[in-house]
Amino acid sequence: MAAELTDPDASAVAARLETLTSWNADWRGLRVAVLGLGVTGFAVADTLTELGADVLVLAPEVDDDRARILEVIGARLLRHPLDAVPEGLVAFAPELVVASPGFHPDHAVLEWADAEGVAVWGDIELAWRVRDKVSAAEWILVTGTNGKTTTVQLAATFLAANGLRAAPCGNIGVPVLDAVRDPGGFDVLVVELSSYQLHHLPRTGPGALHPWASVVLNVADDHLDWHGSPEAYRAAKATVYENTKVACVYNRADEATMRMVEDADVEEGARAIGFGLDVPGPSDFGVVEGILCDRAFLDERRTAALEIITVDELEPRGLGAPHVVQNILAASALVRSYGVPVGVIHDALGDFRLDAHRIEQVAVAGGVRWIDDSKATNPHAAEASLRAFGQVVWIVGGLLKGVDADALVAAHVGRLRAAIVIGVDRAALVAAFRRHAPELPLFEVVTDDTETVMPEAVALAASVAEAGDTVLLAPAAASMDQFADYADRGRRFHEAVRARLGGEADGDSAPHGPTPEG
Ligand code: UMA
Repeated sequence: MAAELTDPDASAVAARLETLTSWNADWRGLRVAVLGLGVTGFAVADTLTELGADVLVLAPEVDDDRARILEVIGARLLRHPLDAVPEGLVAFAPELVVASPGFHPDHAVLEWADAEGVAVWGDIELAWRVRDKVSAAEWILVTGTNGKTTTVQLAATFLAANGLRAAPCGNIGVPVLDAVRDPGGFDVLVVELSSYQLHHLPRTGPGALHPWASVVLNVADDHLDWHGSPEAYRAAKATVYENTKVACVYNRADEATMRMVEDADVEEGARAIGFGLDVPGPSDFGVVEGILCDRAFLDERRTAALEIITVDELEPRGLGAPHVVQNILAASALVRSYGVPVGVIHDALGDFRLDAHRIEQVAVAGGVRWIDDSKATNPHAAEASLRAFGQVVWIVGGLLKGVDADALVAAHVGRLRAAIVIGVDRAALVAAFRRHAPELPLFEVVTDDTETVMPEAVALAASVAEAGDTVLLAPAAASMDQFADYADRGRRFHEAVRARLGGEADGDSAPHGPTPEG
């Protein structure tokens, strides 16, 4: 009741929120409801309590350590299934809701906030507003359906190699708020943004980002169950280019990304920079006779280009697959816009290795290569993976997230020796294989026991693979139906392969990346 009497009216709250654009603004007493207590919710609650706000965290299940820390820092916690609007939230009368990225836009609490006229921010907007806490770093934004994490790691590596303080953060696993509050400070934050995080970002006003450079790497259907439609998913991705100051980097092979740049409202002087595997035009990055080139950041770009590195140099490092080359070109474009010399990029690539579970070679035995691309969590990523190999025994399936894998199956049946379907959404995949390749040997792993899925899939693969084949785990689907996450799925694949092959493996050869074919 007291809250209601002292509640300023909605326009006064809105006016106050407009002023909150600095760590040093007056955040004291602002009533904020924080949705979720994963890594994001925790960073948000920690930040806001440090700023003096009045924080109520809402979460269905909470680990005890986090609950204890919340108490210590002075945030309140409301455990609630969040299947409806909790009474405690209504009584709290928040002036602002900060939602964790996983909350769907039609979640009951978000719909309630909308109906009540309560502002909803994501953690990225909050981080942008308080980015001046230590040193107001420039932000480089990376999104896309696939390749985000690799591109972020590449760009941060190149910047650091040039002596800059650079932090990879965001959807990659480190909340941007943690990077912003790091006492060491940074020159540049390379921020991976998911479509969930972009959905919550305003395009204008005090909470809108003004990045140094930005890229949408590619766009293919994903997360449709969350966004509701392909259009909504694309609109979220396009937000990344808004207000860009120096370089909007797009994929020449993916027209949708170019249109997003054309439609974006950018700052005066910002340039559109294309990347692709073909010959670059002026203002582009591309490949000429096996040489990755910058034809954008040099004065003589009409007649010349700068050499970055050759595909021949990349291949032995497991970085030669076409989609990895695209990531390298995109990351190079981003950091060249910040003045990193091409020679520094070249040398930094000498030590760069892809993360585990991204086209990772597990073993070679009897002429059969076993490849873990568990990170291929949607059809677009699996497509890039399948294309990198010749004859494939394909382990596919999991949680399809409302995405149709029919076209993927149709496009690749020609290269398959056999398909082994795992996961809860098997029916749609099995139907697609029957439709497009009725003769193809097709196996289903029907168990949903986490312990036995991979041993069964690996045993089936071993029974059909022939010398020269690649057994490829590229599920085209999320992992949470049967595994903790994609890393768990990949790890269990490794274990099952090793258990199956025992001493048969011809040495473990390169830890990462095969030489691509086809
Ligand atoms: N929760 C609910 N109801 C919901 C949704 C979430 O109660 O409807 C609660 C959960 O019980 C949990 C908390 O909210 O306690 C989790 O919040 P969250 O799912 O938003 O996850 P965080 O732990 O905060 O991690 C998020 C990103 N997760 C998602 O977007 C789903 C992480 O990306 C990111 O690394 C982290 O913020 C730091 O920025 C992960 C991811 O899977 C890796 N991202 C998706 C992807 O890459 O495809 C988008």
